Amino acid sequence: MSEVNLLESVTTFLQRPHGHYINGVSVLSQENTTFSVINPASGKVIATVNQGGENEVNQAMQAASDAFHGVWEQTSPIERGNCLNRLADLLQKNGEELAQLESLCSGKPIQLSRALDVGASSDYLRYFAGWASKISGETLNVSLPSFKGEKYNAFTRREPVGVVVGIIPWNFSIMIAIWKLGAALASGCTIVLKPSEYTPLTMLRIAELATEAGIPDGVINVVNGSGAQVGASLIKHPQCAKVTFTGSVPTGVSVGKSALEQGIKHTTLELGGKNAAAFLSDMSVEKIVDGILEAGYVYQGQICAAAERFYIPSVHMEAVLEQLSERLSAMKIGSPFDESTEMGPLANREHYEKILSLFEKARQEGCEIVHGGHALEGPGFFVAPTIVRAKSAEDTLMKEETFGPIGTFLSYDDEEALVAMMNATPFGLAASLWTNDLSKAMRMIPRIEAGILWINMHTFLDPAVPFGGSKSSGMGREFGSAFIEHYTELKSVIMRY
Ligand code: TXE
Repeated sequence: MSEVNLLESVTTFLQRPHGHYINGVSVLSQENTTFSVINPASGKVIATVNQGGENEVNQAMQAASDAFHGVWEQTSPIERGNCLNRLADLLQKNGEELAQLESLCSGKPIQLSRALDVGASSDYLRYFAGWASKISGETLNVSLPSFKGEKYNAFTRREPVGVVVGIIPWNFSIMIAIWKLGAALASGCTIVLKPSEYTPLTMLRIAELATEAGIPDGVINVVNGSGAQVGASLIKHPQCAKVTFTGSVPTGVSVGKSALEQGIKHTTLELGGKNAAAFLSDMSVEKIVDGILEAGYVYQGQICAAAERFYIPSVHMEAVLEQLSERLSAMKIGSPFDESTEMGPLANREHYEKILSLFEKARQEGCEIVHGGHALEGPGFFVAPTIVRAKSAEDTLMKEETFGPIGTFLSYDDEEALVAMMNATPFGLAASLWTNDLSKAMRMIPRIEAGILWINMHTFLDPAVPFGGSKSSGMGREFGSAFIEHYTELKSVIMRY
C-alpha cells in the first residue's frame, strides 16, 4: 500500500496560528511564548502553538461557567444528545483530516487513527448522546414511622457538577478527550480541556467542529500550554468543580492532591499500570503469539491498558519467544502515513529517550534481550519492537511501566501461583487471561486484581463497559452508567405533607 498524501485542509490548518479555543472562537494568548509541535516520524517542527497563561485560564473557566449556568442549563437533555450526535457526524465527515492530524502529531499509524481517534470517538459520542436524556434520580420510600399522620415523600436528583477540567495525554489526543467531553456534556456539565503539549492541535479543530455542530459557545473550551502552568492553574481555579485526568502515575497523584487541596470532591484519575497477560498451558503456541501481539505491541505499546508482563507456561516458553521474534521481524515498521505500516515511531523525544534508557537498564540488570532492544536508524523516534526475558519478578522491566513496545516474559509451572504473580504490583488497571478452560477462568476471575479483565482478548474498550483502574492505577470509572456518578452530584429531597 502506498503513502497517504496530506490533505490540503491539513496543510492549511498547520500553517494557521494556533492557540486556544474559548467561548466559541479561536484565540491567541496575550503572552508571546510559543511551543513547537514535532512530527515524531521526522523529528521536524510542524506547527507552533501559543502558550496559554492566567488570562486564557480565567477566560476559559469564565466562559465554561457562564455556559453552565446559562445556555447549557437551558438546553434540554434531548437537544444535548442531538448536539453530541451532530458532533459525531462532523467527526466522521472530517475524519480523514482529523486522522492525519493525529498521526502527524503522535506517530500513530494512520489506519489506527482512522479506526480509533475518528471511528471509535464518534461511536463514543453517540453512546453518550443516548445517556443525555436518561440520567435521573429515583423516588424513595421514607423508612421511619410518621408522627401525627404526617406523610413524607423523598426523591433524589442527579445534578451536573459544573465546570469540568479535562487533562489529556498524548497517546489518544482525540479519543481520550472525547471520552471526557462526551461524559461531561451528556451530564449537563461544560468542559475546559488541556491537551498534552505534544499533541495540542486536534482538539482545536474539533472545538471548531463543535461550534459548527451547534454546541453553544463556552460549552467546550480548549487551553493549550504546559501541565505545570496551565494544567495546574485550571485545577486550582475556583470555578473548577471536577478534574478528569488521564496520564502518568506521578502526575496523576499530584493532580489528585491538588484537586483535594482546592476542596474539589470530584476527581477521576485514569493512570498507568504494569498490566499482566497470562496464558494457560492449554493454549497453542500460535494462539499465545497472536495474543501477545494483540496485547502488547499495538500502537508501539503506547496504550495504558496494553500488557507489559507476560506469563508463559515453561513448556511453551522457547517456542513462543522464537515465533514471536519471527513475527516481530516481519512487522512493517515505518511511516505512519503508509497504510500498511504496523508500527510507527514513539510519540516524542522524551519518551524515546526513556525507552532507550530502559533497554540499557534491562541489559545492566542481566536480562536477556531476545529481540530488538535498540533504536532504529533514520530520522524520527523509531525503536525496534522488543522481547525481554526477565530473570525474576524483581527486574525493573517487570515492575515499571515502559509504555513502549517492550514485552517482558517470565515462565511459570505452577498455575496455583500464577494469580499471585499477576497481582504482585501496586497497579491494577487491566489484565488478561488466556485459556480454553472456562471453568478455570471463572475461578480465577474474582482473584485477579484489575479494573478491567479480558478473557482471550486484550485492550478492547467499549463505551458500554466501565473502564478505570483499581489499586494505584487510578480512581473512578469512565463509560457505562458508571460515569454518571462522577459527573453528577446526588441530591436527596425529603418533603413533608
Ligand atoms: O505524562 P503526564 P507525559 C506515561 C508514559 C510516559 C509518561 C510521561 O509512561 O512516558 O507517562 O508522559 C498534564 N498539573 N503516560 O509527561 O505528565 C500534561 O501537560 C496538571 C501514560 O506526557 O502524565 C498532559 O496534558 N496537569 C498515559 C497530561 O498531564 C499536568 C498516557 C499528561 O502528562 C501537570 C501518556 C500538572 N502538574 C503517558 N503536569 C496513560 N495512562 O494513558 C503535567 N500535566
